[in-house]
Amino acid sequence: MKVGILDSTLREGEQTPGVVFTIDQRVEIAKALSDIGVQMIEAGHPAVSSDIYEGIKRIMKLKREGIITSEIVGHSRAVKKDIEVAAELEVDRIAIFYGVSDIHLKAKHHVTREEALNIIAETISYARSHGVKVRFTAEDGSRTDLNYLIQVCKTARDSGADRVSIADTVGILYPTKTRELFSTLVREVPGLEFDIHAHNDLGLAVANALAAVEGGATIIHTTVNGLGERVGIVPLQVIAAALKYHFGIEVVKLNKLQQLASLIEKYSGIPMPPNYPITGDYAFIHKAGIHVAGVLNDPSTYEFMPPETFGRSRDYVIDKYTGKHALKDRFEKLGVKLSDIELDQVLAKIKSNPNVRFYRDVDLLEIAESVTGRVLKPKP
Ligand code: HCA
Ligand code: CU
Repeated sequence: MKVGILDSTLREGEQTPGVVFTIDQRVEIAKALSDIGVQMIEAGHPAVSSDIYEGIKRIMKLKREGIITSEIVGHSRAVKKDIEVAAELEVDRIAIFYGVSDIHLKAKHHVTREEALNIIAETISYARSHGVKVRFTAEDGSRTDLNYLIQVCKTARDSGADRVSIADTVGILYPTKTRELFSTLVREVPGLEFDIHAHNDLGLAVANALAAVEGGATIIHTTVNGLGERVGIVPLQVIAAALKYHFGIEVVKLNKLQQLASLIEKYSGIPMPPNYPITGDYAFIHKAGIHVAGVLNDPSTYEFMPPETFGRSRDYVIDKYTGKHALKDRFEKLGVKLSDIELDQVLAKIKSNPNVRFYRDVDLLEIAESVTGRVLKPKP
């Protein structure tokens, strides 16, 4: 199975409401994405604004110097002006997008299916005449009539595109459908490679990306922390972990995901929920007594993979759900020795205050002192 990542934090990610990256941040993000090992970076749509243009210019300079090694992709509408702007920057690849569902053809482009094929062919050939690789994006591809979608892909291929992105623009795909769609396209349109661009409107983006890979897609579009229009697309950290777990494929350096997620959290201003998979604060924190006892014995009882894989560590919280194993372990870590009976007494105190959300170490010491009548000194 062959699969790589195109990260679009700098393009799709900046389409999150309220998110703006400065030029310096764009360059730093591109470097971090290259360092972690993404195959392609969608660095922006340069015709949108001068800062995006300038960002890509600086990223291309680092590419030429060998500091950035990922393939750099510039987004473009299917209009010559946009293509010229991207070609001027000498990006490695131009990604031309065009809405191909009947809804988009009618309500947005006001063209017939036939006219759309001509526009697609013309603009791809125009980009190719600048000597640049081209990906075509079938925007709203998932809501496009299958026979017409096949025609679109053939037109793209015959005009010189070597890749087509099938965009689930409004996030309505379902994994079994997705797998079937991609295996049909791979079979019907030889000579092309396919990207999956999955939006997360129904929470299925990661599942659809995995299904697309099973169907034969070779590039998955991601953003760090799942940023993007509305509720975003496939989060890099989650798909990277899923590909490792299910297929044994390490698409990026997993132990650097946390750092990257924090960088994007800072620059985007969009906080990561604590219960976010892989990089959220609680991703490897356990709570119920049964869970903590299990994990203290053998972490794999309640962890799908060790947190160290992702550069993280495990922990547990103490509250009314806590059991004796956890409590004993916590006091041992604090360097405080309590008898069995004393531990039971501390636990009884904790359970008699069911509304306390978290017991900090100082709170636990205070309870233990009141139970034992001794002055307890924790390890420094
Ligand atoms: C957009 C459309 C797009 C394109 C995806 C792609 C989509 O916001 O401009 O180029 O693969 O979701 O259809 O993001
Ligand atoms: Cu999108």
